[in-house]
Amino acid sequence: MRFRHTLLYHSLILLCLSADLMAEDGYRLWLRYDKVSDPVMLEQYRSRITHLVLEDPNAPWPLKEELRTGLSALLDKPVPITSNAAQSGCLVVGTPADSPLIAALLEQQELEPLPDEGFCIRSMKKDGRSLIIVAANEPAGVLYGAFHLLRLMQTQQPIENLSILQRPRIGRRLMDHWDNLDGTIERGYAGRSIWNWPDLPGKVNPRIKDYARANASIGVNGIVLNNVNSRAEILTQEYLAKTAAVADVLRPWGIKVYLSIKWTSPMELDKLSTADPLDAAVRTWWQTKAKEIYTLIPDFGGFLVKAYSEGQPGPQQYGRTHADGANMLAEALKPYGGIVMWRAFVYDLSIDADRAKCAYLEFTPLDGKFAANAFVQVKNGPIDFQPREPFNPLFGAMPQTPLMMELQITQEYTGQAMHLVYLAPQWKEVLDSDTYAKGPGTTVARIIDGSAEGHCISGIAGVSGIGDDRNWTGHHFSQANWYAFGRLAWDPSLSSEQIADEWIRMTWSNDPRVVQTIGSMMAGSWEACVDYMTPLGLHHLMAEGHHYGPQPDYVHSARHDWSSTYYHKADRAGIGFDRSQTGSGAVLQYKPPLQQLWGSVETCPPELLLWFHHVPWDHRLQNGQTVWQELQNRYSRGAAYVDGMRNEWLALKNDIDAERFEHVKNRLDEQYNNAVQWRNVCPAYFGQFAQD
Ligand code: BDP
Repeated sequence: MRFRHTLLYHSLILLCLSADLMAEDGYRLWLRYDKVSDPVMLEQYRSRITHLVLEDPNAPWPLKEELRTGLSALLDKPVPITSNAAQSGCLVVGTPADSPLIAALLEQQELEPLPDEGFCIRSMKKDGRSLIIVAANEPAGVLYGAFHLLRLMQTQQPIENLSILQRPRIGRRLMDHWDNLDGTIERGYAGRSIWNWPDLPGKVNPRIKDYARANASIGVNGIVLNNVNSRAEILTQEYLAKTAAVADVLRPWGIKVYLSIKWTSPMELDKLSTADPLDAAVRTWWQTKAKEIYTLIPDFGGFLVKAYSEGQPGPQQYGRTHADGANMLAEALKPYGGIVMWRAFVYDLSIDADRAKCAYLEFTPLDGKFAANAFVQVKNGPIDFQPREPFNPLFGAMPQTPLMMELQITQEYTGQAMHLVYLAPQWKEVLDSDTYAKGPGTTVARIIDGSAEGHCISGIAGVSGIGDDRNWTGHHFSQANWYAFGRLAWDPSLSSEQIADEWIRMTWSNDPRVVQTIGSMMAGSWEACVDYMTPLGLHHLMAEGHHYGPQPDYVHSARHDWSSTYYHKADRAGIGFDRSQTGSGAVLQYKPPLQQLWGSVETCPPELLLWFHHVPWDHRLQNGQTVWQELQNRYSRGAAYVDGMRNEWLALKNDIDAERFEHVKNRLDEQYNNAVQWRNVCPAYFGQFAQD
């Protein structure tokens, strides 16, 4: 009897456990590895991959684990690991250093030379055996190759004649966490920080491993652990030990840790009388700190710095420049191969009354003055992660400085974790924008990948917003933005449609109807958000502080550049911020022909019209509508799109698991209510000035 009870108890526990593991709560992200549903493809995969060959018995465990579990689950049969490719159907994985077969193939030129980063995947016949080879020079490259192969199978692509050679176009691909040491996350909408600082270093949250894995699967190779609005404590011995414990978990997945530092750390932690970057004691303090960090974390990535911005201290307080500050830190990190990412998110209105102009004015005179291991980190647009902005004019304006681009994955200004907004089209618009800096074709992507200006370091960062919600991002569809960030950081030339297609197949289903429906919902979702929030180039109309919902009449008593009215400037005469040559002149920060194109009301595209111009309400657009009519049309169009998404989603009820279906359905309802609010509030507000 007792035995039966125990048995029952254990079966119950097992049941609960497996229910939890298989719960459709989004935890598994795009790494679901469900059995391949198409029988023809399943057969192909099963015949092509019968064994996994790792010649090195000490092959890195993430690689082993990922391939073993991934392949066995996708193929729904165990795929044994062997140490030699004796038969057909072997998948051989490794580097020339740990695989004699790969080394020999390279020597015999049967494999093309491997890229420094990245990987090659090749199907080949060798002595009558058909093999698939995944090779790279470094363990991280092998891991990327393995994830690529798994992705091909997850998305049900043929693997019969593989000939793939890939290298990342951008060197540093970072997730920036704005996590505070108390566990809260600035602009995070998916719960609390996954680092669990109080438990570290003794107890490491097991989620961190899953987080690393997901990042490695999309090529992310660095994580900044803490908020740019940093606290000095992060550099104490106590927190460095915690950081080292996280670094140990991330390292096997090819990911380095970085930290945001506070400029006045030497004063706060060790009572130095100054934080002047040219002061000898300050320099020594940072050098000693760097040594301490690298003793604990030999592959530490470097520092991210928000200085003299939004109340943060900086070298300017001591009469020094951004370059003086960055170079002092760069000098301390240089012996260990670390880098500095110095943010250009500054808007001191004493420099110019137009916030959009400030960073350019402060930073361009410093071009050529930064140390070789210092990046200037530039947000995609000149204001602040608005639904739509023109690209930041700093791109192309600092040819001697490697610029790292900062995007926002967390949806601070785009509906947070409530709205389905697929941001890849926004990022593509920026990456594909032509700066004309070195003649036509000098796209922003070519500036940040270093190719246009010949830099040997390059980087891109996404503000993550990842939290401890089961689905990581709050909204299941926000996972797509994380996924897209990694894929674009790897290859900015991928299309947003292709990335969405991959993500949908891996996250939801390979059923063509589901892929098509979700793909079409996602495709227009960003443009719809622009329409129902800030159409025609409007910006920063969000409610004060939390940035969710409309507040076009908001006036900040102390800082007019934090007021909505500062940005839209609606009055009886018209609407929009005049940044033309005769206005603030911000358009002149762009190269010709953009100056002319965007500088004239006649040729400025409607998407940027009110960003660059103050136009009368009855100004006619090319489509024959007045600005006032078009504004109302676009607000309505945006809200209608969300209504359309609701219906499209409802039609998938039988194709999606109930848990995720309901979750998304409820959020779409909330998104629609919010879009309607925008559509009602903004036109009603502007209507008091507008003339029909
Ligand atoms: C803005 C956020 C603010 C950040 C700031 C930054 O509202 O919370 O601290 O950017 O990037 O978007 O430093």
